[in-house]
Amino acid sequence: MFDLKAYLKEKQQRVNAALKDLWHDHECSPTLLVQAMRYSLEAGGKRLRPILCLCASEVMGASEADVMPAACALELIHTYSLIHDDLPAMDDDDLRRGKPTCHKAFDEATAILAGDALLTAAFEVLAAAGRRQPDSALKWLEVIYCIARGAGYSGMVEGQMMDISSEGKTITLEELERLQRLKTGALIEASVWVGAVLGGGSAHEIAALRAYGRHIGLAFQVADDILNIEGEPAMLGKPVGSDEAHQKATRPSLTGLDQAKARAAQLADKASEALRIFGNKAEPLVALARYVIERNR
Ligand code: GRG
Repeated sequence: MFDLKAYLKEKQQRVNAALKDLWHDHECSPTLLVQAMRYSLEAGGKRLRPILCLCASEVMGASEADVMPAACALELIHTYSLIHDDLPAMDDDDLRRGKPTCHKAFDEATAILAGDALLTAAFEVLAAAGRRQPDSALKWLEVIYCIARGAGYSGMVEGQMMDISSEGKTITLEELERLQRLKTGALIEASVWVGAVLGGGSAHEIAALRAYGRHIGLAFQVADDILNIEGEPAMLGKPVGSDEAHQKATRPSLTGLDQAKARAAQLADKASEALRIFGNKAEPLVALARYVIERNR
């Protein structure tokens, strides 16, 4: 049987090593900005987006080394989004990944700039990969496009805007799904999408992998809503109950916990069905779909 735990551990270690490598020029005397960037980046995230990217490219037979710059860029963007999400002007959180948030450990201005610099660094890493591999430059251009779509005003940032605008308001289930698909789902879908692109997938294969990414992207957020009620603060590295305190619309607040759990399971099933064309090669992605809804952190 496929050992997801061992698979995740191994991939996390390799992603962490590649992320660490990004700073080798700054190793001796890191500036305050680089210290703040690395503080959040190395605080112990699950590396789910990089792993999804590597995993999708593996289905297409790509080599991990070729795809790693995209995997790193996704984690840089994800970390920037968490730093900015925790700021007093947004969720105003004190703890993230079990440690003081970036603006608590440093200060607000440094945290804003660390987020900005992580976002910019992501596109530097992607462009540098294209410069190193001129034969694949067009592929890297496509990757930059996919990630910009997932992270920016067509994806995560728009979702965050909708999230903030809807605090304290009543929204429909349809509006909530749209918000969650953008805020959390879009970058997750982009992670799988770029893996498929770098792996040289056909249009049909890319579409199947994107459909998988779309389903688990929403499932991830529904699971997050459930963890915000039922999770263990020590495992999550942050307190629970913040959604209710912020009067945030969530899947459980709109439908109740049982229906939220049923929706998460349905989305994980749909995600796995989307991979049928890949047969056994998709086993790690199928296992990841279950992990997304069964995780405790
Ligand atoms: C500030 C532009 C901007 C966007 C913020 C992603 C996001 C949008 C906010 C994070 C708020 C949040 C907790 C959303 C729930 C889903 C989510 C992204 C959880 C954190 O991701 P994990 O569980 O975190 O992958 P780790 O720490 O494991 O990397």
